[in-house]
Amino acid sequence: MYTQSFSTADADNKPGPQAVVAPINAETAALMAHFDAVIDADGKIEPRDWMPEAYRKTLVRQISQHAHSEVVGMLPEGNWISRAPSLKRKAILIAKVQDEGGHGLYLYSAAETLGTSRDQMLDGLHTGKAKYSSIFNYPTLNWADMGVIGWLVDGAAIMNQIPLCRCSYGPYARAMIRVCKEESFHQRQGYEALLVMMQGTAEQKAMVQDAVNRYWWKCLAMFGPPDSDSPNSAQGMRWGIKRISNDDLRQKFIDATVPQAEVLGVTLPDPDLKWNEARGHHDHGAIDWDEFWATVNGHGPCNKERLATRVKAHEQGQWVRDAALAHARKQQQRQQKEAA
Ligand code: BYC
Repeated sequence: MYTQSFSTADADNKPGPQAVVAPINAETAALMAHFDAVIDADGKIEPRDWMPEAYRKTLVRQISQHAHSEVVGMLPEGNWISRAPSLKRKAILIAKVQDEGGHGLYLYSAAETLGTSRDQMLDGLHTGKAKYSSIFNYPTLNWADMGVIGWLVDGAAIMNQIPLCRCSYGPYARAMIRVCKEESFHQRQGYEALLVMMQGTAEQKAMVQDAVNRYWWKCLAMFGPPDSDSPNSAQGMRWGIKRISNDDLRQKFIDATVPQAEVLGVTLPDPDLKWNEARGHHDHGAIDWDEFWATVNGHGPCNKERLATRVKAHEQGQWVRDAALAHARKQQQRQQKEAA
């Protein structure tokens, strides 16, 4: 059993330790080759499969950021539940916010399969170390913001998330299938709410236009920095985590949204937005990336408020977690007693 590790230099003058290291390297190389073959064949990597540490780390980063975005995303909309203009709109908004909480739960569970605990992830969020989508650091100032979040924010999210249903990591891809179905309802309810407002008074129409003006550029930034400034893209694409680049998704979103804005009767606040026949796409104006990075790095208009609200909700929910654990312990004791 220990012969290899005790081996000494052989007749070929190879030093002893190589005999120990070589089989390990060969084993790792074989595992790596198998992993690469699965990725190249567009297969799925599952939690118990071997994977390079960097792949694991990248997934934990992206999935936990995604989960944090879902739960922080509940806050700007949650602010409007008590002020919804009708019982119907209130019921829809409550259901939507609840869905976002559910998405956070599927995603935290998917990330946990990679060996990082939920407590570790939440600690990263609550101490301000972890990122979440920049879009939720802007205020929701009027009721039309609820419609615009559904139409544009969920619309951008779906554009980004449909390709994630084909992500190489099985649990993430499967979670995304359900998330996308629900997001698609969210997008349509937002658009429908805006269509109704656009048939209303001049004041209601102005509210919709104002919300579009404030959210349009922030939604374009949701897709992440330009491909030339995206440090994680090349490796993410190689591993089949990302399927379409940040800039290509942004372009797809713009091309899909322009005709929707026309039907709605709103103007998108970009004088440079126009169809380019030669490219077969819309050209658009410059995105303010300095503002984006300032927001991502904690200096947006609502970063402090969002984090403080999230931490407070977590602390005030401690008794619920304690009660659930106590209940689970009691059930386990009862089962053990019955089995004895
Ligand atoms: N905001 O190299 P890059 C929703 C960071 S929630 C903040 O391109 P990557 C909803 C990025 O993390 C939708 N940070 O990175 C919920 C990276 O930083 P680190 C949330 C951003 O990962 C409630 C750095 O910039 N969706 O739908 O290749 C109500 C460089 O970027 C952002 C997801 O999370 C941003 N917008 O690509 C309504 C989707 N963009 O980690 C709706 C899953 C970039 O190196 N995530 N950064 O320090 C992804 O698809 C990718 O992670 C991204 C970025 C496209 C976002």
